[in-house]
Amino acid sequence: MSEKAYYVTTPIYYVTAPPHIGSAYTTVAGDVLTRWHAQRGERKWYLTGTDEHGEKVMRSAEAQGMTPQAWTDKLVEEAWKPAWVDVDIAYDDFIRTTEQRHTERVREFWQTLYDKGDVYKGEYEGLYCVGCEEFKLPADIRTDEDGTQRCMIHGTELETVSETNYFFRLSAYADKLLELYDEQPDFVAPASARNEVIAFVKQGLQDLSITRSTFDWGIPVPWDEDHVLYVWIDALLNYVTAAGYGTDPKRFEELWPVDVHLVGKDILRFHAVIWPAMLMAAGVAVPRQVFAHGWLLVGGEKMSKSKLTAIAPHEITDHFGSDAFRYYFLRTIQFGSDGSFSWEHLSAVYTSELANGLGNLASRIAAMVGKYFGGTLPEPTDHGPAEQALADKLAQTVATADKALDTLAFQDALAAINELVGAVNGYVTEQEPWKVAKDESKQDRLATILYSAAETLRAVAVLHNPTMPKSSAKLWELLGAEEKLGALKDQRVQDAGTWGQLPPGSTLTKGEPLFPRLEEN
Ligand code: ME8
Repeated sequence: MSEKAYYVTTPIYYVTAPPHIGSAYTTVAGDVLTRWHAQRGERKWYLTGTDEHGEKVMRSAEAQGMTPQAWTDKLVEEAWKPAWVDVDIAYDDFIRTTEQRHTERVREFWQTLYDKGDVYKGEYEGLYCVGCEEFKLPADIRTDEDGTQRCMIHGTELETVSETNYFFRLSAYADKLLELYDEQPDFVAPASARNEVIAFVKQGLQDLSITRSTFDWGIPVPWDEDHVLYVWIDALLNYVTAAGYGTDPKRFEELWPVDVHLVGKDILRFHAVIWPAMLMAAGVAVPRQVFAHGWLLVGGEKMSKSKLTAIAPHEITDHFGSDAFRYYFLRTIQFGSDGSFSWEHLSAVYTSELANGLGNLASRIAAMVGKYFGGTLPEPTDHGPAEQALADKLAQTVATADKALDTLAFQDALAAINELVGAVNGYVTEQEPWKVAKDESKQDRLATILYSAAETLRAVAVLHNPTMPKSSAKLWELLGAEEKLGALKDQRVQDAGTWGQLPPGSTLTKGEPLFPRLEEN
């Protein structure tokens, strides 16, 4: 058996419109996380995809005068997959819930639960939000002065749905779920999300309506084809159907249980309550973790496809590049909390930390090695306290960043790396190599200063590679590191903190700027 891969998923997104930066936020986070594990030398598996059934997608297709299948085919190929190229996502699999590999397994899964007696037929009347694709509980409803009942997330008026449905005995799993949260304390993260889920389950759970019969855009219920399966209980199964559940036991063993399901906090309950209960009912291992991140807000409101607040990822990447996009959101918003987006803030961070920070530092070092040593990295023969402080800082940064990634604290990792860049900048400013260069007797000192700065940048390239693969590749090239150290992807995070790896004699070339100044764009 081969080693278990580090398996990460994003939610599968509704294809009602092209993606906006909210969907890209989750997808980038997962990409950085999985690339980080690859940089550690682990096998990784990254799954994303699209949720294509249900009323919401059906209505958006109708509004276009298209069939849901034609509409989703078009959006997936023309908008979703290209957007993931725009933000440089290296997914290993992209699942669409309309694919046969999914629909067949979903039918088998629910047939098994039906045969076991976990599903029964009953009447249901409730208030439904098509935006959430969810029957709303009283605590999730906002009532206007005139009595109109609205969804707290979308603000839209709820629809009364009255149907004969099939139900899953979710209520029977409340105690088992509470045991799970107890035995596997990291199952829901961060702590605020865990507390919310526990409080919710402690109130007791209602059985879940799992079929719909007033429209037909869904997977037909295998034992009663007048019904289609409720979109959520079809969609959640993508995480196992894509992993070989029911078809490829070897592959399934290599991937399952999933290491982290990344989700926005809006869909936490589905992942932390309903999904593990479904798996328990089927006798399948539960996920290792569900991590709920916060919302991107624009003008104080959750950015959404249905509102005019949606910003397409390419609107940002066209100007700033994909690396800056990836860096900015993970650097400025604590993963798990909400964060506001503004163009001004993005420009400010780009300019100070990337263009004037890392980018300028790398160019200056390469330029000085060019000017004083003809582009050949000199030998550091005068390693003193200032250099040792830098070497210590480097080792400490690698450890901090690696540990931060264990808890998905992207912001802490990037802050530490940014601080290291600041420390090199400070070191160069203090050491004043341009002055030292004027003194013939201090050539050893000059060589040591430039070597030490370049050596720190070597580690920065490794640490930033998961977040900013394009600029890190440029930095690796600028340092001339490939020839003696090999490919950047083969450098291990665990080894990155060891001082003195960049061999003297490497050829440094200034090349094009890592992060062009905005006015030059
Ligand atoms: O919920 N800020 O799909 P969806 C941060 N199909 N993240 C955001 C965001 C924002 N403003 N807006 C969206 C669904 N997201 C279901 C999922 S999974 C089995 C089925 C991200 O298209 C965030 O990850 O509405 C959120 O959970 C997801 O997109 C919702 O995407």
